[in-house]
Amino acid sequence: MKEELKVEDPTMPAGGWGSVKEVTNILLGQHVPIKDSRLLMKQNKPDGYACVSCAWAKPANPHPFEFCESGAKATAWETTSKQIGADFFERHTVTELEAWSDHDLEDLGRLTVPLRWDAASDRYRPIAWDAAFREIGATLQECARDKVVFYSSGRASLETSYMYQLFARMYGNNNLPDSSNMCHESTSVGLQKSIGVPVGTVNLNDFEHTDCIFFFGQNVGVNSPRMLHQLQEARKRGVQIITFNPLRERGLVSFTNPQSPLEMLTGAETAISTQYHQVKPGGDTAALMGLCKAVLAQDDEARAGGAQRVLDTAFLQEHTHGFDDFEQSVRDCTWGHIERESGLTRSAIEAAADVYCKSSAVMGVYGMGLTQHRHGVQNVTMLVNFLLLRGNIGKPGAGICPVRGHSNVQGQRTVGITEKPELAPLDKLKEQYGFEPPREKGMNTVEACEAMLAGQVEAYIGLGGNFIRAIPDTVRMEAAWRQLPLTVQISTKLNRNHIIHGKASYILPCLGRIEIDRQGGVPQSVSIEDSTAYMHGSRGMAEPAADTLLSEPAIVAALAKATLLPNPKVDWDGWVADYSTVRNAIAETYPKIFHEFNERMWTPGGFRKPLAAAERVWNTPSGKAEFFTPETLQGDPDTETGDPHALRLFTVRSDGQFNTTIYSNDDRFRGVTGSRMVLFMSPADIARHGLSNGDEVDLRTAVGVDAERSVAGLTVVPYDIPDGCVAGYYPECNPLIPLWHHAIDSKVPAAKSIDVLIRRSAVQ
Ligand SMILES: Nc1nc2c(c(=O)[nH]1)N[C@H]1C(S)=C(S)[C@@H](COP(=O)(O)OP(=O)(O)OC[C@H]3O[C@@H](n4cnc5c(=O)[nH]c(N)nc54)[C@H](O)[C@@H]3O)O[C@H]1N2
Ligand SMILES: Nc1nc2c(c(=O)[nH]1)N[C@H]1C(S)=C(S)[C@@H](COP(=O)(O)OP(=O)(O)OC[C@H]3O[C@@H](n4cnc5c(=O)[nH]c(N)nc54)[C@H](O)[C@@H]3O)O[C@H]1N2
Ligand SMILES: [Mo]
Repeated sequence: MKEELKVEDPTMPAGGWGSVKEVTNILLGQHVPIKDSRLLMKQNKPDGYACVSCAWAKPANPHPFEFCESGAKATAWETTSKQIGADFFERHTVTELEAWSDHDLEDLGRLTVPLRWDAASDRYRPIAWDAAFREIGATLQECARDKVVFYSSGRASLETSYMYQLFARMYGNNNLPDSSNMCHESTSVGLQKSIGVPVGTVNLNDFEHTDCIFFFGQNVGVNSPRMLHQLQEARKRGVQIITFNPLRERGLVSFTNPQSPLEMLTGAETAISTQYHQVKPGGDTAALMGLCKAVLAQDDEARAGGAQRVLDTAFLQEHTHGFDDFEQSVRDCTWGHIERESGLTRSAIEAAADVYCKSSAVMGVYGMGLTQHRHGVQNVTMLVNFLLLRGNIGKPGAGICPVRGHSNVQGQRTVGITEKPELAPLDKLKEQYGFEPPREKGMNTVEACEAMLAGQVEAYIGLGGNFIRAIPDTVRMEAAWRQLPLTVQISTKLNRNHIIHGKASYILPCLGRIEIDRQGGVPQSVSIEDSTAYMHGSRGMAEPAADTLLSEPAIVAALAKATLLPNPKVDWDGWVADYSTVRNAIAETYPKIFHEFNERMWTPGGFRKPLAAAERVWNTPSGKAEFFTPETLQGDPDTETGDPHALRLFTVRSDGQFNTTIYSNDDRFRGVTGSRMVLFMSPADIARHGLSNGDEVDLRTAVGVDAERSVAGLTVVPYDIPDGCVAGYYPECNPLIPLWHHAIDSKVPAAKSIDVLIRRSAVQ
């Protein structure tokens, strides 16, 4: 049955009864057994399992219900009692499944048996585990070592990730792209340059000491709802929250705590943002320049009047480098330029700066709104510049807080998933395992895609994820993907990436983190790192979906054994039999971070990895925190067409999805139900383009002569969004984003701004 698009005024606060209804719907829809729905009580608890949804911090003293709508949905999606076995694939050819939607594919439920695509019948057919490993291993042995890609999605545990990077390196390359290449790689590059650590400095405790939060381009109500608790508590203490986001996002406007009976009864809402600035997409560097300019002006005034300086001059002197050049660039920059590029008025920016100057401990929180731009890295370094002005890094209540996506995406980097050889402890691995690790740089996500387009990839191994749907340039990439000689997917659910497949294709179904992972009858535990650099243990609690499933560590070990020559120093079988021995190996490789790993992982609230910048120790070339002068204030300079009809598109997530996993077509926060093929547009732009509410339109990418890129059949929805820009959903709009349109330096696809042309769809 085709659903009808419905658009309502999105007036519900985030959380509240809507949230409870959503959770109930998904528990029922996925036929989650009652006993498994009780699992939610164990989510993010010191003796429970780490939620498989987002990476937000897990407190030492958790709420009785330390879960949220998103986490409950992710749990229901994994513990669903729906399943697909070999009989399903007997009934459907793969070509036929191409017509299925992303939602319908995953909604089939859990994959239960290993499968191999059979070209003659165009069907996935069951294959014995041993045979699958043997065949894949034999093929990998024949491949050129630098032409195999080992992708991972940021959900896999520290244990699996460590084993996986070792497998890739022993195989002979550093081709270890992961989902963070599409996500916070701009953070890893930017923060490393600026403050000498690749991750945020803020922890949960800082939320209790902050007096002001600057919030850029992160949709907390949808993508990290547990953080609403910290924000709500902060608001109750009078903390100012200053938001920069082109869309008025419900979760950033107000929140009713679904876990507070009183609030639920009374409908009491907490207003989250005290100021809301609808910056132009890509306009954050300009907005931050404006903020810095207003801070300097206040400092000038204080100095002239003999009052206390506004700048933290002692901090600037002792702890920073490059301030003078930066200051000059701010003074040289005109308000006219700042207003034009940011889309904000001088007085609005000054009002925000005023709060900053009056606050003694400020945090900068951000998400994809900063990182997924051509100048994504610059956006991050600009936010650091702003914080440094008043010494807002490395003191209680202050610091930088990138909100990571996947539950262990930060941890994967910590245990060696990286294409950059200088970031991996190669000498240590050599000593520990007696092999010669490859020293050449490997491919990141964009580079892997470029190599696929050039016919330079012979095999792709995917540890989770739905790569073909997550990357940009869908149409070109799908064509290239079908030419890959071998694709292997370690997955829990059927997705587009299995349907669009290589010439030989395997699906290896695995256990999820919520499931009890027994090895030799003994339940194993795993670990993850959250967004604030704390490591946590996680015990699976639900019975496995099927006894035919293998765990991720077991699959990685079996692939490695089938591919590599035996190495007496790597006991793959021993590791699989007892994951604590993997943790011992991790601790040996990274003793400073993971000493006594097996004991410390159960510390309530986790244990933190050492973070020099949080202690005001700066591991940068100058030994100080670096100011970086922005090269330009233009958001995405090389895509600006100058075409007066062009609109700037940015892609966002809805309440009804986890990345490419589409739970439902509903986005209750934005009041849209029944369809994801919508285009949010300002009423003025709708009129300017001669359109009306509800019209169907097609978009075409306005830049790039290398290919025609378009998406047809989007319905116009009027929305509170700045003129000149439009928003659509990811992944539906990914065909519009050229592969080359990625962040400078970090190569994160610039999914948050691309110029497009609009026209009314032809009448059918
Ligand atoms: N429920 C749920 N939770 C998730 C996910 C999910 O899909 N569903 N995904 C997970 C993953 S992997 C990630 S990376 C995170 C992503 O979480 P977020 O970082 O919140 O990612 P998005 O929803 O893509 O967009 C973030 C916000 O940026 C705003 N924005 C767009 N362009 C700009 C800009 O130029 N400037 C500013 N200031 N703002 C802008 C958008 O309006 C949107 O509100 O969430 C994680 N958690
Ligand atoms: N236009 C646009 N594109 C984007 C973004 C954007 O904002 N805009 N965001 C980007 C970002 S931040 C990210 S992180 C990517 C992510 O994009 P995806 O690759 O879609 O991310 P996942 O959620 O990892 O992938 C979902 C699949 O993982 C598998 N899976 C689920 N659980 C498990 C498990 O426990 N183990 C294993 N092995 N597999 C499992 C299931 O089969 C499921 O189909 O998309 C990026 N693409
Ligand atoms: Mo992400």
